Amino acid sequence: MIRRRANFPVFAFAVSVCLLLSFFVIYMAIQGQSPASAQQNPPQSRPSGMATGGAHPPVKDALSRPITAGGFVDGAPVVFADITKQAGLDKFHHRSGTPEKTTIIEAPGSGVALLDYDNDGWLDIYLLNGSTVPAMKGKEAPPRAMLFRNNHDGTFTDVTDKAGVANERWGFGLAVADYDNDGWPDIYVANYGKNRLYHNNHDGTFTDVAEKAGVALGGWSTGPTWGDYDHDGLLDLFVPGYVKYDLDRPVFAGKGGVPEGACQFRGVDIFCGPLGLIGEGDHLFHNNGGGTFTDVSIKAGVSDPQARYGFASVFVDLDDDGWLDLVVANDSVPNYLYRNQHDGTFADVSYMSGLAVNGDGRANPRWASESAITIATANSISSSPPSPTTTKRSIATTAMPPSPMSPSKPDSAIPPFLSSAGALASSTSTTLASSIFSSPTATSTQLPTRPNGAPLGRSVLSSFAISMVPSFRKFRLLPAAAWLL
Ligand SMILES: [Ca+2]
Ligand SMILES: [Ca+2]
Ligand SMILES: [Ca+2]
Ligand SMILES: [Ca+2]
Repeated sequence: MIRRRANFPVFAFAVSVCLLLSFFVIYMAIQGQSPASAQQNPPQSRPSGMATGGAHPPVKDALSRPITAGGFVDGAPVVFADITKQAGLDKFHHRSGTPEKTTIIEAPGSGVALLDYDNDGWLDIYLLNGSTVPAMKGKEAPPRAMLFRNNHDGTFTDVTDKAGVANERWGFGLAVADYDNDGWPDIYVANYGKNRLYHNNHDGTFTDVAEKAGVALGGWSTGPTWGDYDHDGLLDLFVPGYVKYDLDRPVFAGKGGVPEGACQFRGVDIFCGPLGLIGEGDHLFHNNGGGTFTDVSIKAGVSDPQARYGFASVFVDLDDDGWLDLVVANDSVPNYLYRNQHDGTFADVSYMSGLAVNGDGRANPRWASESAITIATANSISSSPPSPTTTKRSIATTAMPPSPMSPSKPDSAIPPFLSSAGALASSTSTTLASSIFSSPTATSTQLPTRPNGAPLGRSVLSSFAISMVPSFRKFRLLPAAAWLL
């Protein structure tokens, strides 16, 4: 007992010394590393307001200029030449509210389709337009969509008036398909307000049959998609809804009960929404044949009862079972992935698939929208000219890679979007035309060409997705997909 008591202080002292030494070594190590660490990873400001992503330091070029300012690459070769004016396309100017973008309706939009509307074998261009609040109230002439006919010599002619497709509503998305299997591509236009279904009359003109067909809706529609989800040989239509919005009652921070500073992005005041606004439901229209559709959204399980902010949609067979599944990219909130159950209904597999949110479990505004694009382009990577036996199958089954999430083609090093465009171009003589118009928010989608007069069958489907760039007041549109049967 005496010996143990005598040894205890010595033992405690030894332990204390060891601990102190350990702390000292760790402290010195931290001190030694901290200056370098501080240089490599400067403190980042925390996001505030509605931001869901972190702040990142600017990427700079060799002269310390931030490349996000538009890029500075002195002496670089010109890869793309702007031929908008020579082509006769500078007549189109996209408008969407005011440059200040004080309300959310002014921010996104609108879209473009490349389609051979006159079946002459040359792609024509249909550019959708936005609108303004005064135009919507009849106080000024509304901006017009424009259809440009391909003159086969690098130039285009505005044929909007003859074709009757000016829309003159606030356009937010479109999708082209031959929904009535008459061999001529038709155009569905998603608007704020009533939508359009422009039926191709085979003579260079279109007739809006949306009301008669039962697909006009109302409210605020966004990026639609066509696909034969039930294998009856008729293309069906899905139309996402964005938010319920009243032009006469715009929401502003500090007014109407909305707190001051309630609408910010990373501490900067911006327009209010979509978070905080009431979402619009989604709609699936079953093609009945005979020119009419039936809204089967609730029965099919894709009506969006949670009223998320639908932004873009794509029919795509993700599990390669031969039945089209459905992806809906929602803005700022989790996405939807619906799996086709082969009986006219879909199962919501959004979360278990990993598509609902990003790797951090967040619904990121940017990736939420672009996820639909990635899947759609992956779908077309291995596309090949359709065989007669496959033309009877659903759209996505003719153009599926082994796995859309992990394309195994040799060109996998190329970004999916570029791979997709190349594959489509080589397999369907399709060209991808982007940046051919003046609008900073415009986009392109592509459609396959075909010989003059050749029947389409139920051949052409295109769709595009709109994507919100995670910087305030900036939106852009990106192409999603096009398929050929
Ligand atoms: Ca043409
Ligand atoms: Ca048609
Ligand atoms: Ca169908
Ligand atoms: Ca499927």
